[in-house]
Amino acid sequence: MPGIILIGTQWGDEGKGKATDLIGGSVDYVARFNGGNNAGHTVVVGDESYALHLLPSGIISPNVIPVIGNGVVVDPEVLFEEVDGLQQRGVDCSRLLVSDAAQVIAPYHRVIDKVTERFLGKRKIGTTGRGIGPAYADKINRVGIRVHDLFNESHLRDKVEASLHQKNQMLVKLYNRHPIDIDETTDQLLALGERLRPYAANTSQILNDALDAGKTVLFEGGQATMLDIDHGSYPFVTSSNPTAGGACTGTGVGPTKIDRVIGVSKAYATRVGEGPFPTELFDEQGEWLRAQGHEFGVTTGRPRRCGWFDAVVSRYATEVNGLTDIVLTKLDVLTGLKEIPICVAYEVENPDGTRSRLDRMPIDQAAFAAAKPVYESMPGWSEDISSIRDFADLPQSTQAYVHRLEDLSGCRISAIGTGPSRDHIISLR
Ligand code: 2SA
Ligand code: GDP
Ligand code: MG
Repeated sequence: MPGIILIGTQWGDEGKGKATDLIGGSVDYVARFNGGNNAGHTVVVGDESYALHLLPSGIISPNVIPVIGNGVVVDPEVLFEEVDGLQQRGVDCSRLLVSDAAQVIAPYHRVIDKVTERFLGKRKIGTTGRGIGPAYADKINRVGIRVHDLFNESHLRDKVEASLHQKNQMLVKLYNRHPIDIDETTDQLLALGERLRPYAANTSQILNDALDAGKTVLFEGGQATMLDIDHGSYPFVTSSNPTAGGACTGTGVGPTKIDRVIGVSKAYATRVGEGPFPTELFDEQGEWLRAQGHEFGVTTGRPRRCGWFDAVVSRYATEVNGLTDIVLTKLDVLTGLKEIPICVAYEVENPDGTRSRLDRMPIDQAAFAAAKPVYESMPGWSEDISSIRDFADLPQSTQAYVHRLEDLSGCRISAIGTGPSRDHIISLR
């Protein structure tokens, strides 16, 4: 099973870090393909908990080669903070490979991210403020700086100048701020480049050679389907492609080399940042889910918005990612509920005032924002399920809930998370 993609099916924080770590023991490479240090992936090993942002979750497994692919935006300062932090805790990061072609997040991208959000006011996206959007904007505008540019001083100075030309005019004229100094920025990036150089590599070539030699590569997505720049709830999305297709463009590996696409789904739903969220709970039920599930951003600490499982989102994720399996996480969090609502469809108002039922995701974002969830309810359970390792030992109502999610999602559930640690898992089939 050489090429495996692992992505989030909802709005992120489904437990991709844990799922990657679980599979990581049996793979040779774990490659990030999108996003940057906006991601927050938690891996719990014994008593140790690791919060990873830019590094692939495979970094924790000693036999895995962690790869940062060309589709990632790399903030070198953050990369070294993360590497230093892990090395201090005894995690060897020397195997890390960073694509020569990955885009660099420069200090000015962070400034612009924050200034833009402030300027947008009530229309803000609720970004993580890590400079992700502005770095991808430069990539698309063809004024981005790639990792290999950091190794050539005159080249880099030209690139920084090109990148800052318009931004400085905007900062001064529109936002009434000081312009960013080109020489200072270039020197800063050159110093970071020196340290980055030993990790830089042609990762597309390395991954293709590895797959051709029968090695296994796990492609680890950051963020999730509903945050995808093309397929998510635009404009309340991140600026990359966290869906399965992004794994190919974001690493330079062709789709014919992919064998499995695993979607990670939480047994309920959360979202952090702004934007529509049809099943969001605004009452004590939502507070309860947040407290039970410890739903706070791993990168920013922001409280996550919580709601019930949305099967319209799940079916959509099965479709746009071509899922072969779902890993269902955080089922344990629902323990103690008498009834568990599942959103099976949306109700939308038509222009003539009539209402209709939608079983599939509307692309019109005004319709999505106004969609009302149609719920069906399943009986809950009160037994502690965290130590259960066999599906058959789960309470009947828990099994029925899982089967219903499987039917509604149109994809088999092949593993279930019953707690944060590596061993809190039930494997099926
Ligand atoms: P950005 O910073 O430009 O990518 O923000 C755009 C939107 O994408 C959302 N986003 C995320 N949503 C969930 N989890 C993410 N990672 C962190 C975590 C988030 C945190 O694991 O908890 O700590 O706040 C993540 N990264 C980006 C973001 O909220 C915007 O809606
Ligand atoms: P990611 O961004 O998808 O990697 O997810 P995060 O790490 O941001 O958030 C998932 C949180 O849920 C982390 O704190 C994990 O340790 C935790 N987690 C993962 N799987 C499970 C599970 O099955 N049960 C419980 N209770 N927690 C889990
Ligand atoms: Mg996360």
